[in-house]
Amino acid sequence: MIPRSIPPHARGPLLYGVTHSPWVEGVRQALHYHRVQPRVTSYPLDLSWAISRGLIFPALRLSDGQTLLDSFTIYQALDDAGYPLGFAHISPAERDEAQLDLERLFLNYAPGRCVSGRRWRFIVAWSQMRELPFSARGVVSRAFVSLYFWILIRLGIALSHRRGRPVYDLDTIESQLHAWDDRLRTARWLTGETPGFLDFALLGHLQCMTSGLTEELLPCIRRQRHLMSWLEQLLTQLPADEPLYVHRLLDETLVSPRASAGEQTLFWLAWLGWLVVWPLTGTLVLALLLRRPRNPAHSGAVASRARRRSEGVPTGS
Ligand SMILES: N[C@@H](CCC(=O)N[C@@H](CS)C(=O)NCC(=O)O)C(=O)O
Repeated sequence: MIPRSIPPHARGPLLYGVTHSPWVEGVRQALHYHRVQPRVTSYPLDLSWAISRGLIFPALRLSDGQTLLDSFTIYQALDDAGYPLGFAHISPAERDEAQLDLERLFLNYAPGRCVSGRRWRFIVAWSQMRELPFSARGVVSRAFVSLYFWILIRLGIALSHRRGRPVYDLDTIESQLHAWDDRLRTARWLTGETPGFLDFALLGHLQCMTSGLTEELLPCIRRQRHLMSWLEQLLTQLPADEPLYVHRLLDETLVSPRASAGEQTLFWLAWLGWLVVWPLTGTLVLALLLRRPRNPAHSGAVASRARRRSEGVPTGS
């Protein structure tokens, strides 16, 4: 596991993912809370796993070489390893229900990142993400992953249109946020007496919503009074060395941290490179999309499992 003795800013565990991902950010901030500084990379931790199960993040590589998938599995492992995250205060059924609620929220707001009029801006946002610390291999991989996610989200949007479902409905998102606000009306933290995994999981989603592609969500969040004071409290518990996207909810003048000009240039060179070899890139993206259902942590997997459970079909988990 992660040794309890990892000091702040030591060469921390390796976290696969990007800082716009809510699930990655939740884990990253939970680690920060426990003064563990993970390295964040867009390069898959295990290429053969990625090829057989898709490009899904987060994944956390532990000091013993073991790789954990799915943010909630990672939180549980951290809690087991002596980094308390409130698992003693919540039943497995409540935990699953909370992850389902967060996934529903995610599936409602994530398409907003790449709706018509924002399709190009989506890739620009990926060019501005950062590897922490810088890694050329991570940037080249991120250029490819941006195409994978662009296609995944556009396919999701097309499917919603076909089924006559709203793609990005602010009222629905606000009512889901309001449900979280309601939970915080009487509780200081979502899981126990101190910030726990649900607090960090929710923080991760706020991070994604405020990362620059869905600015119209900022007023929806600001209207949630209890959620906003919870956020202010939570931020005081985290090391103050890095501005987070959510700080923009509290101070509109703040600018989000972005990759350096050099890192952005490398991204665009790699991105053009992936386009030049498009037959290869397209085939790879397609193959990875076809494999993602094999990964128990893919987007929408929690809802699929809940649906199968309610229909009495074995889920294998
Ligand atoms: N249940 C997972 C959800 C992870 C998730 O949805 N990750 C997104 C990135 S934000 C992903 O990799 N999606 C790619 C896919 O589903 O193919 C968790 O809690 O970690």
